[in-house]
Amino acid sequence: MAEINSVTTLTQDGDVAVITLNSPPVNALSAKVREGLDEGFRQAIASDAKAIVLICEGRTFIAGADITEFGGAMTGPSLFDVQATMENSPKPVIAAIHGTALGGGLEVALCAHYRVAVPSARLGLPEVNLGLLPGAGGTQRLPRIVGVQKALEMVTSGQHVPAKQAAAMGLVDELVEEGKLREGAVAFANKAVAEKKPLVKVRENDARLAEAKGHPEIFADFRKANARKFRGFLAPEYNIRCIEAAVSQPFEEGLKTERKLFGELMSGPQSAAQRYYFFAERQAQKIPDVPDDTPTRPIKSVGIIGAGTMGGGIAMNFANVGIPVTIVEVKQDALDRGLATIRKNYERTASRGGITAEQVEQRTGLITGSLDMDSAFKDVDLVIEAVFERMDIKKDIFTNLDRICKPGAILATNTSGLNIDEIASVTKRPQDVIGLHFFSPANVMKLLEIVRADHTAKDVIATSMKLAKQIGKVAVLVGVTPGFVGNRILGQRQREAQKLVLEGAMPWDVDRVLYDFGFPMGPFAMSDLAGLDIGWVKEKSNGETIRDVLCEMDRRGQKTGAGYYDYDENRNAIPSPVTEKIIHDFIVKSGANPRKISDEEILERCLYPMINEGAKILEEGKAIRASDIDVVWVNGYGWPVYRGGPMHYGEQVGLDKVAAKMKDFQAKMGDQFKPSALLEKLVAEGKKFSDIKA
Ligand code: TC6
Repeated sequence: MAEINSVTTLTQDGDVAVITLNSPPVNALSAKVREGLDEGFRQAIASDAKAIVLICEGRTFIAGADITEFGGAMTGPSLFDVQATMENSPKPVIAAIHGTALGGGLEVALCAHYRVAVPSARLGLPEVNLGLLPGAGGTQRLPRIVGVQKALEMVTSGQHVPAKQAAAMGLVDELVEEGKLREGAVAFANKAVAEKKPLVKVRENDARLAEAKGHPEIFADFRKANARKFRGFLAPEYNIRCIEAAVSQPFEEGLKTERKLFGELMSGPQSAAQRYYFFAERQAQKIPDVPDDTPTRPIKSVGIIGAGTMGGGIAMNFANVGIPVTIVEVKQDALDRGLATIRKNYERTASRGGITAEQVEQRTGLITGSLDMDSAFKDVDLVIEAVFERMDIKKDIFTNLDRICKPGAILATNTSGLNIDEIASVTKRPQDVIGLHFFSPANVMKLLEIVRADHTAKDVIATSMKLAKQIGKVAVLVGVTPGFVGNRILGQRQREAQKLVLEGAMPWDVDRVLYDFGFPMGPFAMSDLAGLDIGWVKEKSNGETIRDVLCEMDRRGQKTGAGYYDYDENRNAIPSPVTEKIIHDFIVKSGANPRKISDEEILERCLYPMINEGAKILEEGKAIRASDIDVVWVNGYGWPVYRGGPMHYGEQVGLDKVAAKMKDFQAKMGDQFKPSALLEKLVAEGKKFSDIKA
């Protein structure tokens, strides 16, 4: 065995040279890895071996370029040189794939003459999720194997295609037995030699492109079909242009186009935000005083209190991963309704092909109902309370849980803002109490705010973080503060949106500015969707707010056909003269003069106070790091990922600019705009949020 460098070895197995990479955690294409590949292939080609296998140790085949190297100066051999050496090898090169062959990893594999994989492997070009495109020939080679339509889908979605499917598409030449990749790859290599299989260069395979030549409508249709999904993002469009180039230009020209567009994306703000965000999500899993090896408690059964929308949605998360759930309600009809809704949700997913009819039965079978908390919760490992937001009711429930649950059971509340320390105080085991704040619809939304109270034990936190991963959530640990991180920041935007309307902006102006910024919808359209009467009490309504008046007129949102907006029969929102008149009357009554408000002011008034509130949250230690706040807002509140989240966006604008504008607003409109001490300090020191160490 020859050691090529610290991450690469070259061995020979009969007639087959085997280059093995071992660069944890994911064999990313760092300078060392490129160096190892370059040298490894040169030596293998020079040796007496008749074929060459490239294989990786550890959890995965090469998972892509080393993202941490992006933005810095490139050292070591270029990936293109390595690819050329492989592709031009006079001996067959076989890529042996397990785990994930992603991005640059798949682009390397596409320069092998053949690819073999174990069935559990997945292959993909996920660069689009980093605001990029496959810049090492991926957009030119992939359509030459899988065809234009599939290539378009893969590069714009970033999906990881399972090996079996990849084999059906021609991307994988042979599936080998799980756990026997090396033997399988070497056998394939020997076969290639014995059968004198051709040295297939994907770049020369133009036949698959023929079907798209002279058919520009393929691209036009694809853009149209995905317009909503791609809105605001640059990378999908750039990826499409590269595939167009693959069809319309010779290979070398196509490569040049790819390289040029890759450079543009790489140097732009969207990719910077998306790469930042990739690490932000991973960073959020790290809790300084709860290390990875903190023991966890087994969670084999879950109890939920409340069969409403929230409780039902939460229950589905656990049933989806095979954990049995018991839902407790006070009344039989509420329980029946809740269980029926869960079944309906699963059936709807099945009707769209998301799960099988058998899975519907399996999952609903894991969710049972009960009216008797004492017997239902005696043995469960975790209880999540999901009743409505009243402290007295929650305290009552936790007093009961303390009495009923076995020692060591985790007692969680799904409150979206009440003080969890106060809830925990009624139990004799505050160390077992934690907040698990799911977002509606809880079976769909990715975000989970895990709320650490004063006495929450570390193993309870570790267990909750692990469980979140198991049920497919992105968890962020936050502290107890009104509204926690997400809703507390939302409060700032909502306040300004309302105020802007009382100064002369129309709800549709505010909505349009925020929609164009990249949110899925603005705050007024959102209120109409959710229902204006959430929290509105008819008997107490006295026309004091615009909402009161709208609700009194039975304009309670989309469900009544009108709210801030009017709605046509297809639920299209139309600016409403009725709302306009109500707003106008309010302004006149207040003695103010409506003024023309610029889009710029709308954006700054809505967003800068959010950044400032984020800074206060950091200052108070209610979030571990600024990027955690961004993870909350991207996953839970529709902040466009290509703008990184409020804190990253603040840095992109410039914290000095944000602080100066806040001071300007403060002078004109009051102390709600006062920059936080942390923001002022960072500006004074020329630092960023990301300079603060967790
Ligand atoms: C590209 O290839 C462009 C090519 C153009 C050529 C010019 N680089 O996700 P996990 C780290 S673009 C550096 O928790 P999993 C990650 O930060 C790239 N580091 O594990 C984490 O570090 P920590 C295209 C990376 O098993 C650790 O590895 N490729 C990279 O849940 C474990 O990661 C992609 O976009 C990287 N490329 O999932 C793939 N990847 O432990 C991105 C991971 O210090 N990666 N790390 O926190 C993934 O999708 C997943 O990591 C995974 C493994 C599916 C490979």
